[in-house]
Amino acid sequence: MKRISLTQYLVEEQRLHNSIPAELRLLIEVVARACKTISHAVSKGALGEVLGSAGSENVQGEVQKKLDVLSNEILLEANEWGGHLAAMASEEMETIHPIPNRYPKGEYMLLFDPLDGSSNIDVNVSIGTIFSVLKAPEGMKEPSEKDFLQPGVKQVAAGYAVYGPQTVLVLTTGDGVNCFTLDREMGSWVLTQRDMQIPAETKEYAINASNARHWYPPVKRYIDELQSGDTGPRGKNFNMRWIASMVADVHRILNRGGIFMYPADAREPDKPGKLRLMYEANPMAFIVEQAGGAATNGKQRILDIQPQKLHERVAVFLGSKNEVERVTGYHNE
Ligand code: P6P
Repeated sequence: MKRISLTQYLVEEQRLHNSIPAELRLLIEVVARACKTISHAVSKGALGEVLGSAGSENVQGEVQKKLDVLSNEILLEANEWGGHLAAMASEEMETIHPIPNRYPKGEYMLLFDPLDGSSNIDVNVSIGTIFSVLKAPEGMKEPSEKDFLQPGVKQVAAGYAVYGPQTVLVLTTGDGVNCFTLDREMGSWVLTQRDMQIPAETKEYAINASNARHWYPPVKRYIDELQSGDTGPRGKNFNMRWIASMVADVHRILNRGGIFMYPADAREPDKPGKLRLMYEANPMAFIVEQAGGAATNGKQRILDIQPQKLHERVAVFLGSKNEVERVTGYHNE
């Protein structure tokens, strides 16, 4: 494949599909640049005095790592001045972040999990950034939380970066999924995979199996069948992977198929799941569907869920279409 830069890709997409207006192109390029900066900070590890906890908690009550806070600041500063955004929202901030009055405002709203997989930061396992782009409601004056509460089908773009052996950026604007690899010598994002497709069939599943005793019957049934292998009802053996960084598990699935699950369970019956809808499940569901996969909360398509709160959680079953449809079918029996 001819190697082209992210900028050339975005310009050509606009020329071909008219799907990336200049302000959206600026947004994507600015977020991509911020991910380069985060990748640089993450790769320093202990040398950068950025490991360990920041001595604070986020809105989820989770201990914030220094890199969580730093990554959040990098994304805020990168996006404030461009005139492309009306507001931002982040896993690391309780309330939305309006664009300061000293800057012009735009028609887009950016949501992100600045550094996902925090439990892996200090032990050198792949982590990443997840982002989602919505349009501001028509006629919106002062942005408020309710302006963000749009179902995932309203996203105009979504992407993630994985800070791993390679630093990659995976992006969709609604015309398929493309992957860019960071060329560290040139400091540029280079298109390395076009139109990624998730195989409908798979032999690999991802779930935190330590929660097995808390799972509800549909999940128990589905996992038992996978673990029964070729002597069981599925008639084939399955493999398991769990990286505990959603971005890394999803990237594996985009490349070789699989199903990723974080179900609700009996530990907290009124908690619908661990992952957040607005800036984890929705962007990943958009990407997975654009790559020919499926994404549900066990009952319904994630992208159809009408959010009620900015930081609400949701159960997640996503990846190879046939597996997601099977386990969703068990929930709906
Ligand atoms: P557990 C990381 O904290 C995260 O939000 C996802 O990236 C990951 O898939 C999940 O939580 C891991 O959860 O309970 O296995 O630690």
